[in-house]
Amino acid sequence: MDKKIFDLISAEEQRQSEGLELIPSENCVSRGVLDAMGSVFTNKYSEGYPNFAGLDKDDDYVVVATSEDYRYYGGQQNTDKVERLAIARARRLFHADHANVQPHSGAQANNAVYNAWLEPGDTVLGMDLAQGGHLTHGAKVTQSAQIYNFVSYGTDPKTGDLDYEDIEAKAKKYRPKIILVGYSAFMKVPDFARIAKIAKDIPDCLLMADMAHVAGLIAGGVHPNPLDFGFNVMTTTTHKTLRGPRGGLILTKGKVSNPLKKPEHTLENIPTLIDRSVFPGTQGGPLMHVIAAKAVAFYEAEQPEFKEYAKNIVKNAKVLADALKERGFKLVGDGTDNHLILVDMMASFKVDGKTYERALDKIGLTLNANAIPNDTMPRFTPSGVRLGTPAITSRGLNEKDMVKIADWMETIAKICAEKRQDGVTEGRLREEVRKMALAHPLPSAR
Ligand code: DSN
Repeated sequence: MDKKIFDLISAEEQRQSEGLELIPSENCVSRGVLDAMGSVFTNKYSEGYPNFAGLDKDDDYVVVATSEDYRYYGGQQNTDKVERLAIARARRLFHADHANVQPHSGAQANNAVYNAWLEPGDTVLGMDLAQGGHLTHGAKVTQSAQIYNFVSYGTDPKTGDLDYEDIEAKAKKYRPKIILVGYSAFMKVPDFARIAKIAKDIPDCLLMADMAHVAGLIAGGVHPNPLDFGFNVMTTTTHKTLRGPRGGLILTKGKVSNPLKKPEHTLENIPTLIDRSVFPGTQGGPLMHVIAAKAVAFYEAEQPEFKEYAKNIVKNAKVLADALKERGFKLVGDGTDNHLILVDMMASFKVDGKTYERALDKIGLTLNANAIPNDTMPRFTPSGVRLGTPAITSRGLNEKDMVKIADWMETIAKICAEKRQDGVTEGRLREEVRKMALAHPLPSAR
């Protein structure tokens, strides 16, 4: 009926099929996830929550009738089961006592945690956006930064790793109500045990991990899980390495109780404080079609193939990082321990990240310009680019393909450095990228 949008969807499908997605926060989902998102659950309002009884066992409990639910509308026979399934699967995947599957996004998830635990003016210790943190971790332009007092830590410029001494010193000085770990442009593995130790001496300090980038690696068993190290809360998006629909998720440790009754403000009660903060605190009706798609993604992440997938993401990232280094690219942190690579393009080829991002776009390789720690370049034309392997690994690319991608990236970097774009080499590379991409269809098209 709407030809314009239909044509744009077709064009986007073609763009994705014929190109290679290197943005580390993107992925390509299965047909099952897409179908659930496009289902009639989009028609349903389900404000409130299902009953949580029985969720500590297994999926079979979703068919058990419960004596009460916490919904504000009728007709929840199927939505309750969908949400209970999603919660049960998320809990198992991430070793959590409870899961809230309703946040519409990662930003909503983070804001709901702040709102659950903090009073206006309370202090949060998190990583600076300019060092690789996230907007919602206290960037001045955000609403939460106007409500709460964010204090930032950074990375050690020599190693690219977290500056743990800085974290410890600031935790002692500011006695934050939340210590927040989790990043958007970080290629090391945080030492969760060390940070949990730092928080131990601070009364009522909530340990929060925003694992949006690495949730799929955690689910696949190739990255430590902060909830195994004494963290109280883990937030994540569901669409990055976890390969689900766009959306948010909050996993908690503690006691689960009736969300209609306000519990005491204790760390133990954080699951229910957060449920109440998501709805009605910061959101209205949940997106049940998206929750159904989250449940499908969690099911997929529980399968043995997902462990293999997570392993291959990291393996491909290491091979790509090494191949780039051999070709003169200077990497922040000198490599990667996860799915993500941050390249200092100015130090490597005297080319800014935006120029390089646009040049690669023309040959069908998509990544994003990104600031490097302590960047002196303007925000929109930063020194670096950020790339990663979750999406290309979903399409089945292997180590040999990573070396080929590094070759293409080197050729384009040199063309940019010498300012000699004439379109001829680019045209040839565009065809080579297209050929590799079409040989590895999107999972939803298989
Ligand atoms: N926008 C996401 C990313 O690209 O890392 C973070 O939310």
